[in-house]
Amino acid sequence: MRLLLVNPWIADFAAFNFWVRPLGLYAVAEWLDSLGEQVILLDCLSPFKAPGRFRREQVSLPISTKLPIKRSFARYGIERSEFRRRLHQSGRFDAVFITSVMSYWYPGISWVVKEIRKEIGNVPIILGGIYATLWTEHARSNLQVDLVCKGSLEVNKEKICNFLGLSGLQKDKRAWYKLPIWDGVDYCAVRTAIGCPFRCTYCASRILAPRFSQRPVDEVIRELMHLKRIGVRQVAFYDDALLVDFNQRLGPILDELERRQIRFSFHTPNGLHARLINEQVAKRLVEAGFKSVRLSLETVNANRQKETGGKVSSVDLERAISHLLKAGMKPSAIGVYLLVGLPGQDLDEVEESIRYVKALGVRPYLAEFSPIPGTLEWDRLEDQGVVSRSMDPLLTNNTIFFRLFTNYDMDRFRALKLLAAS
Ligand code: B12
Ligand code: SF4
Repeated sequence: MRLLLVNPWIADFAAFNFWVRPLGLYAVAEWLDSLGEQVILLDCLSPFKAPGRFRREQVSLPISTKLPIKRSFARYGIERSEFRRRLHQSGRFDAVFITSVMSYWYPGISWVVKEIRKEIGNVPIILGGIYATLWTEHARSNLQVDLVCKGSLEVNKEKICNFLGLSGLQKDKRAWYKLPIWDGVDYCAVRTAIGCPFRCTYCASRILAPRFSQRPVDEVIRELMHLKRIGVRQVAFYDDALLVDFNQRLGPILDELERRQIRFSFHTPNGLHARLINEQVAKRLVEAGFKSVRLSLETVNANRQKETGGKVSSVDLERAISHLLKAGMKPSAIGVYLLVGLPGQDLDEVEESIRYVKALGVRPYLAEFSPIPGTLEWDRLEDQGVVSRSMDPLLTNNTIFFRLFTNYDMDRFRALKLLAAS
């Protein structure tokens, strides 16, 4: 079979290319190739420079809200005409596989499905990924797709084979980067493990990957070596828990790269666990070429730190920053994530958190809270009647949820954003 794999457009108020790569589709491509099928990739988010901006096309917000949202909504990625051109250039294909990331980006999938139905007609469409896992019923009822896969690829293989009439017998296994789906950009995202051993009350990690499983170190090294050979210079780690078991995983990977004199600029756009950055880890990160790191603090409020999962304390953060600076990392390379709009959190707490992080000499980055079904925070909000499974996932978009469901003074919030960025 010839199978088309699509990474859809992003539908949001803001989106940046923080080394975005369709890792879910790479896994799907690797499996389908091992079955002897031919894969073609259509990536709506490629090629764009990273770090950088995607092409932005303003579109109207697909739902009406009780409060006017002043910010404009957009489709991010390639032009529609370019999508059609690539679709037709792909030739004949027997089925389409679409991935999904943020659940509230589902309009991006809807646009892709509409284009395919209009241009190609009745081809089988299979959807998987994060939105498909977190909002399975919504996807089944609202998108014109034929099969919605909840959970990892592994648990869906049999269902997909039955649906498409594939034997499921694996032949030779080639890594995704050996398939003709690479687009020649100079960056990539890599994961060394899937899942996270922690359990924070606002996070979907456990739902997406119930077990924390580490990739074999050799496999990650081979991937990085190949990426180097094809011109990749910047690597972003997309792990949820990159520093967990440092001496068994990331440490040996960095050692081997050093031994082979292979260098990258590394980035961690997803926050690191500050508690795990000791003097030795900080030194290794700086020596290995980590050019930008984000640390997750979320709040300076000690009670809330404990109540939401206890992954970090302010003392952990202070130590981590001090080790990184001592190891030679520039203060401008370190950013600290702070959550805004957590249930029960007021703007005084946010301001205190911003001032605290700034006093440590690094920049705070505000992330507006977005509730995720299946998490403890979701259950609490559901009990209060704030969210429900029947609501439109678009309302959980961080920009919308925050404006509709907190009673924050928006002028003060804007002032705090400026304070964080100053
Ligand atoms: C990297 C990352 C980021 C990066 C880049 C995001 C991007 N633009 O792509 C950064 C740091 C910028 C980021 C930001 C945010 N993020 Co983020 N991020 C992630 C992270 C760590 C990885 C996402 C990823 O690319 N995964 C690869 C996915 C697509 O593949 P996969 O799931 O492993 O694929 C497997 C299966 O899903 C399946 N599969 C996948 N596709 C397909 C397709 C088919 C057909 C089939 C059959 C199977 C299949 O097979 C694969 C192998 O088993 C996830 C956490 C996580 N554990 O995934 C959070 C996550 C996606 N982020 C999340 C959130 C909330 C955010 C923020 C809103 C935080 C904030 N409040 O600011 C912002 C949003 C900003 C924005 N507008 O982009 C939530 C999303 C929740 C939701 N409602 O959907 C997650 C899940 C975090 C969490 N643990 O709760 N994020
Ligand atoms: S430590 Fe991070 S990835 Fe792990 S459960 Fe908490 S928020 Fe999620």
